[in-house]
Amino acid sequence: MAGPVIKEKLLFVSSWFCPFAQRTWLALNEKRVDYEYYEMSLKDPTTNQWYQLGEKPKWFLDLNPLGKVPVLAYKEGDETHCVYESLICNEFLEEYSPKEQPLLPDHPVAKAKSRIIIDSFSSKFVPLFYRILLRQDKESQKEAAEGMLAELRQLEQKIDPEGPFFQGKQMTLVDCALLPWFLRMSILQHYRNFAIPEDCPHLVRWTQDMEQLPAVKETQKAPEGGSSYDEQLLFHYQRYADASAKSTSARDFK
Ligand SMILES: N[C@@H](CCC(=O)N[C@@H](CS)C(=O)NCC(=O)O)C(=O)O
Repeated sequence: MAGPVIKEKLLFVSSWFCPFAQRTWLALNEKRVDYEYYEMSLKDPTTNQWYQLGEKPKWFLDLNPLGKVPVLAYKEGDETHCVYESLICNEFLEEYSPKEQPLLPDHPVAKAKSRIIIDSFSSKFVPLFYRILLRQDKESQKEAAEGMLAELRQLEQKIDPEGPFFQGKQMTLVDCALLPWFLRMSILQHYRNFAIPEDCPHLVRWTQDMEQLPAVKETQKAPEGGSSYDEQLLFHYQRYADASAKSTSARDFK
């Protein structure tokens, strides 16, 4: 199967439902990078089953040997450059694109603080999100939910109470890295009756404010035809909620 042609213009290889890809999509939009979107199907078109790692198209594994979206790729002279792993893609964009729209604060300590929030969220919150869905017995679902409540309460202490962004007046890589999972809270609500608790009002306000931004709305597009983005997203996560998901990502968080 032939893949996309890599040109000088930045190519963004994404899958519409993927929160990791959405992290990079948000940064691309907010920084107003000139990029081309390529929708990567993580299902084998011949069997309609989710690909296992070795089965993914060669062109895709050549760009990212981990076989995951997002990927950024472009040509410079004869050389093809590719960058993958959402957080690394976002840091790359900070260097690659003009500085008019910085997504990290200037001061080295403030920068480090942003990275600490992102790092902690990625290693603790993100796995808990999937565990709440993937775990099938009530007791371990409850355990994961309690872990997430503790994480939410810690984030509530860190968010700027005035907003509108997580760290105040400007969008940063913290918004890009965290927001995709907050935009998916309705999935936990639907399948596990889990919601952001009332003692985290700033996180609720932040999510609602972010949902109104054009740079965010642009990343919430369902594939052509069928039902709404929210309905298709809910359907996509059903395989996590009933533990039938066999994809590489589902295995990563079990
Ligand atoms: N650590 C990676 C995770 C990316 C990831 O898991 N992407 C999923 C889609 S949401 C993927 O491509 N999975 C491949 C598969 O399941 O076959 C990142 O931050 O970019």
